[in-house]
Amino acid sequence: MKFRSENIYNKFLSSLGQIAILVDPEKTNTLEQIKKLTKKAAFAKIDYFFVGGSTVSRNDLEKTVHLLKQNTTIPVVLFPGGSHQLSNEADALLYLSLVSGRNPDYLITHHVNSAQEIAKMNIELIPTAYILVDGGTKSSVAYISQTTPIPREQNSIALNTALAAIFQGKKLVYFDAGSGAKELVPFQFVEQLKKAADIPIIIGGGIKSLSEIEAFKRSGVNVIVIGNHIEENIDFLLDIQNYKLSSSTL
Ligand code: 1GP
Repeated sequence: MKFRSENIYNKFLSSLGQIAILVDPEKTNTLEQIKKLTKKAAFAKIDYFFVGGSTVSRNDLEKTVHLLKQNTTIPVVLFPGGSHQLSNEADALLYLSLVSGRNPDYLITHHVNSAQEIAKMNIELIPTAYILVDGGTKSSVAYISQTTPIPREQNSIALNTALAAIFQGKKLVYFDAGSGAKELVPFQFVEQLKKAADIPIIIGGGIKSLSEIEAFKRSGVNVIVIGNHIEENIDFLLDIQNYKLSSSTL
């Protein structure tokens, strides 16, 4: 068993307001799509590609990761929806536990089922507390995992869930309002965790504008994940390019 050193984790830690594109292999899996996406992502100086989804098959996941690795030097990070969503070609694996839920399958069973395979992989593993937050719509993660997201007004449940996971050894907290969320992860969830613990934070779900990206950066988020909005409007990457240029010259 030989896991890669902590390159991606250290990169997560290195600054606030980094951007990841979430690639859904069910929708983005042809060479043409990947070439277009990787080219624009490179111009926009995107920090990561995350790959995964609630219902993605192994074949689609492996194909998309392979095409990404052939076409970009931007790190590719697995964001798996289940124990079968693995690829040896990826740079890192968010080793997720769905700690906002009480479904043992997503707390430990998937992990047990994939343990032997992961032990043979040469991949950076990042133990991650995955916290689903009510985004104003029933997300596919909530449906598939049969778990209830944390209500938006429950600041202390969000904080206590994150802290308990950190005490168990999680090195990263991912607050997700779910794909296509109508409402974003509350900024207060991020701010209160930032005050309580020195740990990198990822957020995602429903992000559609530069002002939201900037607000999350200011609240202390290390990595902001955008899926749907880039799928629907790839030219949002041009806006991100300009934003990155202007924030580097501030
Ligand atoms: C969902 O955090 C991701 O798991 C991204 O959500 O597709 O709404 O950007 P969107």
